[in-house]
Amino acid sequence: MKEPKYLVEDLYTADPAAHVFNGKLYIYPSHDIVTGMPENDNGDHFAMRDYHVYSMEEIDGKVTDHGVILDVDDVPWSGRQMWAPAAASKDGKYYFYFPLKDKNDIFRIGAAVSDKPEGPFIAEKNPIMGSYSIDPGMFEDEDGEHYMYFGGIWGGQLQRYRDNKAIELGAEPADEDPALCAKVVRMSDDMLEFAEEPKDVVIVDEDGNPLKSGDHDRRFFEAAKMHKYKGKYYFSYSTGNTHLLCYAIGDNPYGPFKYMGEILSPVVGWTTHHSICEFKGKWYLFYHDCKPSGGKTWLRSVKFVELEYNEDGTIKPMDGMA
Ligand code: FUB
Repeated sequence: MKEPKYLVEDLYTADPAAHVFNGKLYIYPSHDIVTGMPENDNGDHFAMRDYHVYSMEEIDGKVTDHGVILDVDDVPWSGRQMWAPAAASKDGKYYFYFPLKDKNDIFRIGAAVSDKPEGPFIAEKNPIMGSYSIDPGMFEDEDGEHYMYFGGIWGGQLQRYRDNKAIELGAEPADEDPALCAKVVRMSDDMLEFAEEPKDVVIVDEDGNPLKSGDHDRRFFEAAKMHKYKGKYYFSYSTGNTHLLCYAIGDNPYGPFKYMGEILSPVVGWTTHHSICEFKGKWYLFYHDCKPSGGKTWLRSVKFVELEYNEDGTIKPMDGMA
């Protein structure tokens, strides 16, 4: 599968979280819709209200749409805007994680539970305690521990926090200061809470120094994801306003991670968001662009393509316009 392929044509989908459960590939995307909300740096135009899940038995096979798995009206604490989700499985149960603004317009991360990967999922009464910002990305390590990576700046509100606490002046640090970091946290045994205080995902440059806030081509913006390849931990993410998907490699789930390079050049549309998943012995990049909607940045379409590594474990960069 060397050429990218769109997942579906009948709905706009974005932010794909790809997971393999019971030998099948499941894709949990955002569901983009037309709302007429103004386009701004706050992301008000991403006013999504529900989620679908898709599955495939083979990478090139039939795509099954399992329908709506969670609706904003089914979340007791909901305000507005269901953004990029993630999923996990433990002990025969399935967990769906989603960022959503609460009734005070503050992003929190919610958890919902099902007996099946295709849902429907029942949302917990409250958001995960201590959660904030957006874009949960779930990773299960080989020892069975589950980690959530999260965060996103600008509309994703990460700049409003320091040391996991809300601050009054919520701005990005000055250009010469260390960049804001994504967060990583180990999940509790029941997968519904954080087992510890979230920690910074520090990305360092070739000299071992944390990337700077002004380094917009390399610093973290949103879409925090983790995968493991040949014993190394690959943290991948979007640089947001420079529209790149990049990655950094570390020796454990917490990092630090050394910046390695770009995975994908800019796509059609403002946002770029992905996940990386191994399925039946091959690796795939799931991402989105706005080509099918003629470039409308709030109407995106999920696509996927095989991802290749070099012998030294680096990822072969790809063309987002392909
Ligand atoms: O889909 C809404 C937001 O756009 C996501 O949460 C971000 O990662 C960006 O893709």
